[in-house]
Amino acid sequence: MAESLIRKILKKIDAAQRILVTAHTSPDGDALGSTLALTLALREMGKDAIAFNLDGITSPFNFLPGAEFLLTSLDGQHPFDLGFVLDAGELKRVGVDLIPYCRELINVDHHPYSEQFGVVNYLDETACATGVIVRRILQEKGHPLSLSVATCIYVAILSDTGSFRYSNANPEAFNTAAEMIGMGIDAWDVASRLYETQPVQRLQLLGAALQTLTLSRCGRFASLAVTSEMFQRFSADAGHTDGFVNYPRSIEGVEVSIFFRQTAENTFKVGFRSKGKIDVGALARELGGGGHHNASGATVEGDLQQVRAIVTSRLGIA
Ligand SMILES: [Mn+2]
Repeated sequence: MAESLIRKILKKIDAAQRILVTAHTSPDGDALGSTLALTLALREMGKDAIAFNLDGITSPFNFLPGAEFLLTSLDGQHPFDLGFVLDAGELKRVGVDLIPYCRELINVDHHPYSEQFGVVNYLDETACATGVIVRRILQEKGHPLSLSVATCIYVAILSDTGSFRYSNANPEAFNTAAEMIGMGIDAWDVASRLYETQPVQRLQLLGAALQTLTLSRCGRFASLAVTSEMFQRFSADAGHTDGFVNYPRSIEGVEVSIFFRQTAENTFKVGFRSKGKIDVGALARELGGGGHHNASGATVEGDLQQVRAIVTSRLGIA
């Protein structure tokens, strides 16, 4: 099945010259890695390929090959023959209406519940990252991997598997990464750029956030919060809170970690991480958000106390 989907995608690529490649906003390493990998490979094939992400590329991902030409606006762009939407789940997560810009869309994703908005929808929940699906497409095309493309795919895998810690770290994840290390990618160089280059504000913000740590009486739920006041105190922004949600989860006995991040006077983004038993994707959807079984999020209105109350009652926390 996947084979013929790839064939369909390759036919679309062959027939197109001007190709847009994009992914979801607030991009993670997979969104950016798969976007840049596919864009670079299409350029190597002689295509006029443009990488786009409304939120652009921020630290620590700006070392990725191709980062310098990623566009953050489509204003003034002529229509594209083809648009790839990667890792998005829903078309609206791209943040811009692509319909006026692209004659046809191809949806490549590994999220469960991904919408079927493309002329081809290559959706594979078993893929550890969208980056490995891009790898499969290039392999079927017989396009040899350049070091630049391989670096982007390697980062996509590392990012979505939590450096091979999550249950999606399957043989394809390890095999693809092994191939890339074999090509000359330096594991420590990439890891140090991703994980050991944090700005000092992030650690200052984490210090303040850890002061808000709560643990439910049953010991299965823990949370952290970051408020607008904290952002101001350390001249920090939302980008500095990446990974905060993982700290409460690391507590022994905790099954679900909750991270509250204030985005406006009376609005919080709530991120959920589950160790597996509890489906936080379903929980987030009840709150109007979305995500996976193990990782999800929603936006909830209210002050911190109200938002906490809404979330804890949904979770049935005593
Ligand atoms: Mn992904």
